[in-house]
Amino acid sequence: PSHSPHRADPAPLSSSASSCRALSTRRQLYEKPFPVYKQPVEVGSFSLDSERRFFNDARQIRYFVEPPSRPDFNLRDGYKDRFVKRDDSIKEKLDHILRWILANKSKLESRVAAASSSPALGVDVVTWRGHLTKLLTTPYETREGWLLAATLFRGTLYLSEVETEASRRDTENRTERHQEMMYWGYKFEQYLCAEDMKASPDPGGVVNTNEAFCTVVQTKLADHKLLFSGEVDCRDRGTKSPAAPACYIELKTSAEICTPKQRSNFHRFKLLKWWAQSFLPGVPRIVAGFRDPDGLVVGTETIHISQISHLIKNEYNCWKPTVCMNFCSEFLSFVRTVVREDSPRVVHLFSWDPHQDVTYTVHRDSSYCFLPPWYVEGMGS
Ligand code: 0WD
Ligand code: CA
Repeated sequence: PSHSPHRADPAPLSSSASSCRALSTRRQLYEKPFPVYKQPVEVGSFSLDSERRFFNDARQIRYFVEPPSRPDFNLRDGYKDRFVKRDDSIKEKLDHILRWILANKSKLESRVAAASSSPALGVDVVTWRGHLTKLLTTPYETREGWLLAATLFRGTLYLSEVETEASRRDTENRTERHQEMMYWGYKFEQYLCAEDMKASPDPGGVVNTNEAFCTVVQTKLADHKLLFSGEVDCRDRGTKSPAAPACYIELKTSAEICTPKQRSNFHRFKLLKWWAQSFLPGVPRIVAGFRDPDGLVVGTETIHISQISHLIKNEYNCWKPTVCMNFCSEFLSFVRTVVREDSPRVVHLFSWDPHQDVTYTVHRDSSYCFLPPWYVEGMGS
């Protein structure tokens, strides 16, 4: 690209050591008391239809249907002939969330206390849940780095992921087997989800990954007010089911566990990602489908997010929720000290690779800019 990154000036030095050009990801630094994390509150939701069109409503929500104790689910079924795959070469960045914010601007602004000055939206950070999941797991990640673009606009920090060179290569070099296995998770959803309260799942239908139902939640991590959105698989359809997000259920598939070593790896690596993703929006449970190498589901299990820390306690050298949350909080503080200029034309690109510190570069009027004109103008009025 023509915009060559140049090193940023150090953030203006305040009184403390918090002004620096790099942030360590060493686990030991974050073994501190669990930070404040307020119960996430759903402030809205939106839907993306089969053609990826945005709707400011819950039309795409699906209802969880309890699987039989001996399920007969073949996750390979329909891959060749009943699968419409989203075009992931289209980079949507934060666009859907921004659309939701504009559509709900007055509702959001009315939540801001009359006395408070900035930020205009009443939140410090706007991002996807998936980006926060990556931050939470960073102190334990040894394989994949990340790039996060940050822009301060009207006192709110917007964080949007940028694809890394390595991730682009991995996507390009996916094997046919790997591509098929990515379908298995969506097929599992189809076996367990019904379109409305009284219907049954339709395993004969088409799997279309353009369709999505996303919750928008507000919460607070330490002193950061967060607004983020995450895709939700389905909700409990019981008459006494709690209000969102407590009624939501995350669906997952994983390889069948046959040995103690496999169980240990499941606890140490997979449960970290599953915990981080669902803990953030306050989704209380996961229904996991365990499948054999041929894509046949051999059993399902409900995992309560609140029980995960107990499940992993006996693992040697295991991950700790407090390290994840403290790292995320301190990363957001770091970004705050670095990003001072309030402008949609400025992007600070935060970059991290395993075994390295988080560093950043500054880019003005570059192709990294991600707040679209329609949003900047829409927020102006
Ligand atoms: O960089 C990203 N991850 C972006 C995601 C950039 C811009 C948009 N999105 C969209 C996704 O397409 C999706 O609609 O955001 C939505 C999901 O956001 P999220 O909830 O913050 O993402 P995450 O927690 O990583 O994923 C949740 C689910 C996944 O479920 P599993 O059980 O596999 O974790 O969203 C789906 C997937 O079902 N999902 C995607 N679907 C299609 N294409 C993608 C993707 N790239 N990423 C996640
Ligand atoms: Ca899922």
